[in-house]
Amino acid sequence: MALKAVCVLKGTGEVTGTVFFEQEGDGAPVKLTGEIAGLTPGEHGFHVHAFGDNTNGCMSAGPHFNPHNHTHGGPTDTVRHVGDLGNVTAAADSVAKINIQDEILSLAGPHSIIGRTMVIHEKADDLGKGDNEESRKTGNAGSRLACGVIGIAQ
Ligand SMILES: [Cu+2]
Ligand SMILES: [Zn+2]
Repeated sequence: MALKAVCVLKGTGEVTGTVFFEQEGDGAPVKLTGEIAGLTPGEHGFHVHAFGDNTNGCMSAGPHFNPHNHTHGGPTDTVRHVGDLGNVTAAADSVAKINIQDEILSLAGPHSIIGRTMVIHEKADDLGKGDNEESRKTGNAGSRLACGVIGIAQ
């Protein structure tokens, strides 16, 4: 049976979004669809962060979800955080359309992302390829514009 999840992203500014997740079963790739509006045109880092805690806004979501204790990377790298989804790209109308298929995320099992937080960032994620230490931690994606807890969908 297909697993489904949903996340509504909000922040302190005008960035808002909705992301839908679907997985045919544990071990299958996860498909992400939806859109995020109110962004500056261009690339924005997009990650699953460790905690479903928004008590202090998007900051309390903690670091990138990283159960294997790897360094930060891009979505197609073998060494990456589970939560590393790279970038989404906003068009001239400020809207980023999301259409991602990821082999590492899961909606089931010990590393399920249900109950964790999806974050959209101010800047592009350098995918761990920058020339500084922060690149291997966060991809230098800057501040957290909006976020939301990933929940079970009907
Ligand atoms: Cu992030
Ligand atoms: Zn990461």
